[in-house]
Amino acid sequence: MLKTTYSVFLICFSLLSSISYGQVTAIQNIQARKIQSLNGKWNYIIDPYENGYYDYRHEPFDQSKTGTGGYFDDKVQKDKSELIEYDFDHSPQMNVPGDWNSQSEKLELYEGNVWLRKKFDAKPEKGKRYFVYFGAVNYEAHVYLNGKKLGVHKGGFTPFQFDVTNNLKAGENSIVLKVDNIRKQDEIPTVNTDWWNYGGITRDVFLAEFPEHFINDYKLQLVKGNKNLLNFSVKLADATAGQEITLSIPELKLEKKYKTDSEGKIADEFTWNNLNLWSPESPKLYAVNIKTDKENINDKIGFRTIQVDGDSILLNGKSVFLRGISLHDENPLLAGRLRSEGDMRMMLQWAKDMNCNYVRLAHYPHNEEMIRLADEMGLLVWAEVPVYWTISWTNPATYANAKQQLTDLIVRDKNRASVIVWSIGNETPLSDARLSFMSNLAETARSLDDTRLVAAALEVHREGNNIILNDPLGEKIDLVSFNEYAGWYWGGNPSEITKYNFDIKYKKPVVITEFGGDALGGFHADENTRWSEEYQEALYKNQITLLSKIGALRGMTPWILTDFRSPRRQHPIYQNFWNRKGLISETGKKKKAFFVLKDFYDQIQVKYK
Ligand code: GCB
Repeated sequence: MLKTTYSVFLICFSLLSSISYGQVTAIQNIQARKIQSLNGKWNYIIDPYENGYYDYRHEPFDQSKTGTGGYFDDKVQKDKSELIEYDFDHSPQMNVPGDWNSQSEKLELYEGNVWLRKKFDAKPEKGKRYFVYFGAVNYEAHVYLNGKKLGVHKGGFTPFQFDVTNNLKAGENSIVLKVDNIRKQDEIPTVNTDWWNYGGITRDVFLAEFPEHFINDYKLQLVKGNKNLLNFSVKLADATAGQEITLSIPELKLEKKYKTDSEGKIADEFTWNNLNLWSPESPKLYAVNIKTDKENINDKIGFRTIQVDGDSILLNGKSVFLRGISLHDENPLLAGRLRSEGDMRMMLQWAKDMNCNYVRLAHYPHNEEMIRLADEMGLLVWAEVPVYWTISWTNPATYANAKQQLTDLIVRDKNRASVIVWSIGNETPLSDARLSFMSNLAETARSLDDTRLVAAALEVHREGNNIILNDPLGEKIDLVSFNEYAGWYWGGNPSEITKYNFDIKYKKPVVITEFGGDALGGFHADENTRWSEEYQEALYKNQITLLSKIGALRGMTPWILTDFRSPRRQHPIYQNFWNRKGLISETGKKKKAFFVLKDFYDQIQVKYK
């Protein structure tokens, strides 16, 4: 039985990957490749009935041929009698990257299908390979180039690409996407979440040119628990043997030459003694160069170790306390997904203003640029996949999708020193099916990367004044991490929070993933008045007292850095579609609780010096 389920998983998994991934796996470090940006203005057509995809009998237009009626043909009227019921050229435009909800009032609450089209010029050269690369499209993208379908990708937060070597034309090209952000039970995430379902092409789009036998992926990191043993591997896009590859780190005067094996790969471990290790206090990154006779890839990579030892988390062998905060990929000031490096810097700088050394990038993979900024600014990162709440635990295709998203996240960010935790999900309700789904994800994370911690944000339950954590998934992961909402969803007023005690089954470092409460910025009252800054302030003070009872407490990421938009939050005075648990309001103003947390972190920093 187990075997059959597993092979169904495997079949679905390989089907999914072949739909989404053409011949290569996710391309490492796209920014360092020869790229042409396809960002900018794209024309769009809102298509709630999928009129551009199905005919009037609801049969899909023939995707393999052009000229059959689908909007992917991007037709223009040739003579005055010709009937064409769409026209990209005269349709409105939106910015890409950019979610559609924040770009048109009509689309603010829209969940459905939108067609997007961009025309661009190309000069393809013989002997080169070309890919279109998307940083992220939420949620399901059907991609067409010059009328020909390239494929489908599902998952709103991870990158994907299609090989267009045979479809790219010299001169003008038309790329068309049908993007569908309808929430569905069997998807990842599922129908119910507490964030805005921003649709569209939300991250960069590139046309990338590669030589033959190009470097598809590489990894350079310290071996687990070892401060001077480096692991270096490279995978070409095809199985070319004998390709010479040079790794160099000029600052270390390190240069090594390799030849690929018959699978087009190299793998090596070697000792290097004078490494200056990366840490939040000293976020040292080395300029790294990986090249072949035809390619030259530059990266910036930091080296550090992360381990758990009993109750402690060891960063470069030294016990650390994770002074963190959770955040969404959303700009509160100009609601919408983070649009630029400036937006991302603003968010991470706010975390630093609070004296954080750690951020939880909830609840899905954030932009690759965000992780690179965390590397540069010295912030440790908890990275997560949107396995959130009530997933379809028994559906093999749902599992395959979750596994693919986790894989793509790990493949993308495995060279970033800042990332110390892969989180496989948030607040997933206990059941046997869920336990096996989540345990398999934990194994996947470990098999792809044994150098980082694997965790999940778990739930607790209460008996009297005891807060109990005994989720069996706790056995399989490295941290005890849970969300608890004493003083907000349960447990009375802020002053009552401290009556609780914890009963935690596992002897592992405890890193609280969430606590918090809503406050409308600028609303002042006494500390028992809901929605006031004083209530939130008292809640934080008492939560800190409560959590300090946990001897193994090694970190926390309260919920959350800034107010964020959520369709679930409907109180007309205090919420108005905003979750107000931010420590910074939607106008960028720091609420009183911000300073409570900062004070606590200042003290903790001294303790862990
Ligand atoms: C949670 C969820 C988070 C919500 C938060 C809340 O437990 O993990 O996504 O936004 O609670 O505000 O209720």
